[in-house]
Amino acid sequence: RAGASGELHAASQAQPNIALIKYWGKRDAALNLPVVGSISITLESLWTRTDVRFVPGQKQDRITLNGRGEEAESRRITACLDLLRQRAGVDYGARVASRNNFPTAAGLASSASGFAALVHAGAQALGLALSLAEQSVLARRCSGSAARSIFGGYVEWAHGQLADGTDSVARPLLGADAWPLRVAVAITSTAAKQVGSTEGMRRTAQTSPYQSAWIDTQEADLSRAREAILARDFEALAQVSEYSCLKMHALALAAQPGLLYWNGATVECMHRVRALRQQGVPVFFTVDAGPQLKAVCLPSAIEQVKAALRDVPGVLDVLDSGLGEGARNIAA
Ligand code: 2P0
Repeated sequence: RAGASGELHAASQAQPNIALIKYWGKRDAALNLPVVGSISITLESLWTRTDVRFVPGQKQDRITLNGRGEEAESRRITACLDLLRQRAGVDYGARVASRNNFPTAAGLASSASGFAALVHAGAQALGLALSLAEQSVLARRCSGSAARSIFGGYVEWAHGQLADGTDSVARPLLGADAWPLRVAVAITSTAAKQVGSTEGMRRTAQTSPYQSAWIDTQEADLSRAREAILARDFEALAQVSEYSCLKMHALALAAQPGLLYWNGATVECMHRVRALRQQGVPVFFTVDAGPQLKAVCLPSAIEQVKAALRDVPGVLDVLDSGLGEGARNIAA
């Protein structure tokens, strides 16, 4: 939308997604093409809200995150804005103000929601009539997992076959309301992680002896998860999701130097979740490239799961979310 001074402005919200069948590894680092497909759930109550304003005559991008000048991610954000500017034939800078209502860069998928919201708002501001699939492709180029946060509910990001990556795109498998699982997130540290995902994936591909086994076994996991989701088979989804999570960490642990994203509380939470499931509570865990544990459960179990995680020494806080929608406009 153009303002009086020719400024182009829009604002969007997107939520993090949690991979149940994990993405780890790139076959093309420039285009961010993955070595494996992945399946995720998009959360509801954790969000990124991003306001983008392209300002004629402004040379550089000006970026704030939670009200403070953003430096760590500024090059990636400018590279992402460049993709949008190229499409629109615009060459001036943007003011980007982004807020998260959850800890940034600690394995809570802030890059997924952040880049999905940035692409969605930026495309709208520039008047680009992009389909959600086209937005997913652009979001993927900014951060792989952001491709999935364009959509809500249960989402699959395809490996794709084309060299230009236009078919490595996310698509919805099932709506959030069709199977409303809940997610409890045990926060065990709010420190930024030491090795980011991009570097972690690069090191893994170069040094882990399990890389080829990881790639070879992914297709079977994707099929099992897809079938479990479409059949709303919680136990089947629990088994394949914990398997994919632990297999991804085994792969990364075997890199040199090994990537150890867990702390003691993360491991203790895994034991608690498994003990609950053995007692018949419908819950499973997953862990990403950071020390937080995500427990996914049926709605009836959420209070019991939260209480059990709060009880684990070293757990600082437990967040709670349902499944939510994809990226969308908000009042600018
Ligand atoms: C995932 N993770 O599927 C996996 C599981 C972390 C563990 O996607 O380099 O921030 O921007 O493509 O998407 C985190 O990696 O990495 C991630 P880039 P991204 O959710």
